Amino acid sequence: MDTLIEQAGFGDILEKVRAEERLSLEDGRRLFESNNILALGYLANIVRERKNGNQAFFIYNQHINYSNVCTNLCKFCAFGKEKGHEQAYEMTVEEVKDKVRERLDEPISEIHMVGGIHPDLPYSYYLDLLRGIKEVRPEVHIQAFTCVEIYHLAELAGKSVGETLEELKEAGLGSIPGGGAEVFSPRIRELTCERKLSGQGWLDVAKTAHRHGLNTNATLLYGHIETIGERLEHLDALRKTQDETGGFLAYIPLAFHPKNTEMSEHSRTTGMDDLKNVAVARLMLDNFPHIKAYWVMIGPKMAQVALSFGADDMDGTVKEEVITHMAGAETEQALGHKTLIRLIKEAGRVPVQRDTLYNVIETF
Ligand code: V47
Repeated sequence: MDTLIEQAGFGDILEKVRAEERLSLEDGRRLFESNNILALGYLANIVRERKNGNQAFFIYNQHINYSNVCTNLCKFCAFGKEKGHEQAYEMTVEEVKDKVRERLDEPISEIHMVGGIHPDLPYSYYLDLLRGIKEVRPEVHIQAFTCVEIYHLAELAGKSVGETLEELKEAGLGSIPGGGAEVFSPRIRELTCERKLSGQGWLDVAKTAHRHGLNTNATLLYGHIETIGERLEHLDALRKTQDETGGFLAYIPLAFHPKNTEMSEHSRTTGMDDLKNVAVARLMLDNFPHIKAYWVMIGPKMAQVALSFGADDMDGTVKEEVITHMAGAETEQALGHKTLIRLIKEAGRVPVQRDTLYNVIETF
């Protein structure tokens, strides 16, 4: 196997990986620029198996998008709509509770709930959403509101982010998903999402959440106009934040889907780039416990292969994915847990159903 690494010119990186030494941004650049995908996979798999052995995690979860009304209207997003748009919607608290009720017969352990930055829903609505879900399904873990939404809620409440998080926790919030990070680079934000909370703002909310005992995830939206340097700066910012707080659970590279967006001139990401984003993340984010291959965005087949290229988690059953499907995703809107188990087993890994905080529910 070392011949493979020698051919790729990664002997020095292999030594660092074996010695658990941190990779530099220059190492990351060389990895992204290489097309020797087997060498990348070999290196990433060392870290993957050191951290997670042969386990591959999945969760029984349900996605709910309470509203697509959004004042940010990011160019890469097909989900957000201006208030008054014919496709704009907002659910009442009762409608969200109905969504939860519809699936009470399924062993769902997590509700993943995000929405747009709504111009006039009151702060009390968000607290009522959390309380309402807990009324219907008291034991469920609610992973809700991206750091961008949390910042907006704090502004609505007229309180600090820390105080707001305490109130959300009290109402039922369990952890925070990784969306809204996009690419932290101010250049990318100016060109694609100028109204959105800045990259630094996103990181500050994540840090505050960690200090208040809430775990969060992190994402990168790749495959549009970002450079390799910008991807690596993004990973570096996450790695530094994790050094400070240790509060991130998983990193999820999100493959850009261009359809129905203002950036529809771009092509979909390729298999090589999807695998590279998983592998390089696994190698650079040495302090992140988990890397997710999100099957909704890269497809179940690529997610399965990604389990040998650094990923240890396939996300979950999802149920009714909307954000990626509005942008042209051709994957299913849900996967049965039996399908997830089969995909994982055929990848030579041990399927482990987990809860949100990676406690084992069942090993198959
Ligand atoms: O915040 C928006 C991104 C995110 C597009 O934390 C797009 O475990 C691709 O964050 N093409 C929502 N991506 C999804 C998300 C997520 C999903 C699964 C698990 C977790 C987790 C987080 O999707 C948005 C935005 O960054 N997005 N538009 C698009 N056209």
